[in-house]
Amino acid sequence: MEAQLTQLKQEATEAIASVTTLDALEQLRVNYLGKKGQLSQILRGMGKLSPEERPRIGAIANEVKEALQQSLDQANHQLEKAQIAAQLAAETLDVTMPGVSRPLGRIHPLNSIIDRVIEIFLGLGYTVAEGPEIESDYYNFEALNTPPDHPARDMQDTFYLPHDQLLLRTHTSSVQIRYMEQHDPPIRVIAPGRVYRRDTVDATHSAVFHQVELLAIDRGLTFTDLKGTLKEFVRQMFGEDLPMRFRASYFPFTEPSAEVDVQWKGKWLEVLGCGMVDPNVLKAVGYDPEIYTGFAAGLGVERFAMVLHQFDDIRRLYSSDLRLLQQF
Ligand code: 2U9
Repeated sequence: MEAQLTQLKQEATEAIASVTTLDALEQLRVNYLGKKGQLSQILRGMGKLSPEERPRIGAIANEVKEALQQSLDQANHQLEKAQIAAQLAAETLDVTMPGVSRPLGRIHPLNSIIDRVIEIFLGLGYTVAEGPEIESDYYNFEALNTPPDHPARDMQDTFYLPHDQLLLRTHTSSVQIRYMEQHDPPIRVIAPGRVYRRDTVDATHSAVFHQVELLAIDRGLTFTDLKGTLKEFVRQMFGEDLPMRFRASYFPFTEPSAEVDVQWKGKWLEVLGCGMVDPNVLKAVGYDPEIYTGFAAGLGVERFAMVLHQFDDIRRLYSSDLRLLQQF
C-alpha cells in the first residue's frame, strides 16, 4: 500500500505539473483527491491492515494528500495568473491609435434662414405653429376667402390627391386657420413649413418650397402695427436699417394687401407679401371682425436664401452638392 501511495504521488505530481488549463486541473483534482478519486480508493484498503501498520500508512496518506493539495493550489495559482495576463494582453486598448474622424454636418441654408426667422419672431413674442402638408380644400382655400370659382386659385394651383378631395397645401396659412380655431385672440403666431404649387420648375420656381407666414390678431391692430413689425423684422434679418417700400398688391385673404421691397445692394428686392386679414377670414374661424383686426405676412424662404447668398438658380438649394453646401 505504501508503494501504491508513493506511485500515486509521483504520477499525480507529474500530471499536475504538465496541465495547461484550469478545467483540466479541476479534472485532476477530482481524479486524485475527489470522493471517488484514486486516493480514496487506495485508503479503502486500510481495513485490511494490521493495527500497527495503520497509523504509519495513515500518516503517509495524509502526507501524500497534503503534497498533492499543495501542488494543485500552486498550479491553480499559476494558471489563473496566466489567464489574467492573456486576457489583459488581448484586451489592451491603444489610446494613441488615430481615431475615426467623422465629418461634421452643417445646417442647410434653407433651415438656417427658417431658424433665424423663427428666432426673430420669438423675440417679438410670437409662437411657432405647425400643421399638415396634406390639407383639405377648406383649410387651404375656402376658409381663406378663396371659394372654388375664385380666380386666385389659378395662381395657386396645386397637387390633388386621388381620394377624399385632399391636396398639398399651397401656403402655411392653413396652419393659422387651424390655430385660430383652437385659440382665442390675442394671437401672435408664425407658421414655417414646406408648401407646394403646380409650377414648372426653372431657375426661380420650384414645385416644392418653403414659407414662413406670420399672423397677429388683437383688438385695434392697424396697418401701422404691420409696418412696424416688418420694419423690425427686416432690420434684424438684414442686420441694418434698409430702405423699405410697400407696394399695393392683392391676396384673397388680406385687404388691403401689399408687397414689401427692400433696397439691398443698390436694387429694390421683393421680399414679403402682407396685408390686413380679410374680415371674411376672421368670420370663418368665428372671430367677430367688429372687435378684432389683424395683420399677416408671408415670405418665401428660397427667395430669402437666393437674395442673401446670391444664388443664381433655386435648384442649387435642392441638389445636395457638397461643394456648395460646405460654404455655409
Ligand atoms: C391668415 C390670413 C392671412 C399670409 C400672407 C402673403 C401675404 C404672401 C407669399 C410670400 C412669398 C407666399 O411664399 S410666398 O410665395 N405670401 O405674400 N402671405 S399675406 O396671410 C394670411 C395668413 C394667414 C389666417
